[in-house]
Amino acid sequence: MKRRRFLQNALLGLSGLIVGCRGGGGAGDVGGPPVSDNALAEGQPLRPLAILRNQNAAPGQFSASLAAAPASEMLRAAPATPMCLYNRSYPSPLIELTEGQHAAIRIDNGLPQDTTVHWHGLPVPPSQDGNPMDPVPAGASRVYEFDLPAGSAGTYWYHPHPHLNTAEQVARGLAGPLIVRAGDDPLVHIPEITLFITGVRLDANAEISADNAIDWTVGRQNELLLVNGGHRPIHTVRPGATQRWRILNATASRHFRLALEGHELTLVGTDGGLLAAPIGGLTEILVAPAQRVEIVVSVNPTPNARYRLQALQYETDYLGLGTYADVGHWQPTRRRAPTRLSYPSHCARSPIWGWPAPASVSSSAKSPVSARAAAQRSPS
Ligand SMILES: [Cu+2]
Repeated sequence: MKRRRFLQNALLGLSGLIVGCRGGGGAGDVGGPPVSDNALAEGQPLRPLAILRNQNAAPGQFSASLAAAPASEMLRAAPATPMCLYNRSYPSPLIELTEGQHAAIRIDNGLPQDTTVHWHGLPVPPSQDGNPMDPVPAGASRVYEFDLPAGSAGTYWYHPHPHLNTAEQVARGLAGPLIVRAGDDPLVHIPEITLFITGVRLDANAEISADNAIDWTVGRQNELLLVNGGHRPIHTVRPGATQRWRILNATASRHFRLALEGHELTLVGTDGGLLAAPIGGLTEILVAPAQRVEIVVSVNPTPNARYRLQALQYETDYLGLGTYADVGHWQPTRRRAPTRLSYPSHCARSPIWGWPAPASVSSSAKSPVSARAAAQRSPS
């Protein structure tokens, strides 16, 4: 399908397919309306993420390969959904790096179109950041190389950034989390999980739907949300346990006001790594598209309880698009200033949360979080 045809279909309100990334033609141009939120099986255990293993045994070196290629995934019981994946993994594998390491990551482009790998937020040289003017053609390979400087610890993600086809390739599954760890992480003693939130919109054929007119205006909104590739998964935790959650919003355009039923949250990190001091007592945290947060959750000690991690309604009427009230869960209510990335004011001056001091961290430290994090840069 030519791009112009694709756009025409979208403007007509049809659910045309996104083609190109899957390597096929335009079969099944119109798949009907998107399937509802109930079409996916839910309640499976939270999946552990695949790990991109380091193939280099030399100290301070990380070497690995990503193969981008068409693949399919059973998002519904049947049929399979044509996607594009790195190493046939959905979500894409978790890359774990360490400050001071030199990374060399090869991309083999098995897609029928250009791609790149963009290291979202990482302080890498422009020549290594997968920008659209530096494509890896179909069938070609290249190696991205960069150093992880001191102070770069944090939660990032990676995804293609080719000219014209970025949205399509990401929508089809090419996106994964990337963590840079610090040698002196003050929270290393807290068990952690990574929650990689993606969105897919499927048509009646279980194919990923193309953008429609609303998407072209405000970005894709009515997607089915997946956490680590599962729909409304269940994460089982020992009552009273404390965990660190790295949460990545890898949806195209959804804002999440995340709240955990019956719990207050403690924000310890954002796109730039750990905060200078944790911010406790939060009832919700706004996570914008592409943004990352790290929170610490102390689970209520009540046994056999169940709590939902919810995305509360997000005000979008600042866009002036009140006619779009039929889009998914997202419903303008009243005119109001846009929600900004901020925390409830009553929490802004919360006293610093006192972590149980681990044996490896000096108890004389004034803040449990390294001052190093305070000076970290904003991501690009
Ligand atoms: Cu990005």
